[in-house]
Amino acid sequence: MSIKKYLFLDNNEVKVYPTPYTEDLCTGGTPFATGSNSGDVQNAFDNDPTTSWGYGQGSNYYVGYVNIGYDFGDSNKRHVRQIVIYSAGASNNVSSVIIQSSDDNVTWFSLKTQTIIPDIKNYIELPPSKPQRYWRVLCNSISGMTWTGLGYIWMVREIEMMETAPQNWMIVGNPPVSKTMFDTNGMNSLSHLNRTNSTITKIMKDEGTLGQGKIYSYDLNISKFPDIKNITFH
Ligand SMILES: [Ca+2]
Ligand SMILES: [Ca+2]
Repeated sequence: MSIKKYLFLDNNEVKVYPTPYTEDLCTGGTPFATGSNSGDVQNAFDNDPTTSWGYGQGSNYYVGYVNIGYDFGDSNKRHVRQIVIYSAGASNNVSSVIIQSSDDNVTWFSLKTQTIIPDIKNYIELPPSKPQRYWRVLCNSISGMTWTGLGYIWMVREIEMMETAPQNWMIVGNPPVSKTMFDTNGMNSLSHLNRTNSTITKIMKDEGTLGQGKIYSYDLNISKFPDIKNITFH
């Protein structure tokens, strides 16, 4: 497997343009959940998709009750703008969730309601709100199979929470460019750069007097544009 990483050289500065969201912020804080009777809540924050948190409950108490979230700590409030939920498949009966935040673990603000699908990563974009200590995913509706003997069960493999990242070029160092620079700061993707409407104007080479069958030529080194999908000539 090859991993592409990109850095940009701008005169004597090595630069990157961050993706719109930060890395997962759920480290150093405290995961919490309604309860657990099929895997500890830590399992939803251990970066391992094979481990999960699960909680079963009678259906009457499930909607608006069962939740899982993260306490970032009083001195580390976060303004979360994207949450990724990766639920387990067969036993997952939660079909939509409400994302909420709180500063006191008592009064909760609802920020977004969204349908979720099991066994894939669900990306939930959140509107601007404010830094808060507690962020949680609350069950909003259930569907499908029941868990025999108890009611419903929701199993979550992983939850990630992100803030937005500053959207401008950032200097990460100076030449010479090292492997460490690529490993630490290299961009995994260029897809968030707005390059879709770029126009490159080049003067064609003049090869003499205009006439029938005249050919103008220009050499384009495509290796310098790794993400080019197509080229249009006018
Ligand atoms: Ca994580
Ligand atoms: Ca896990």
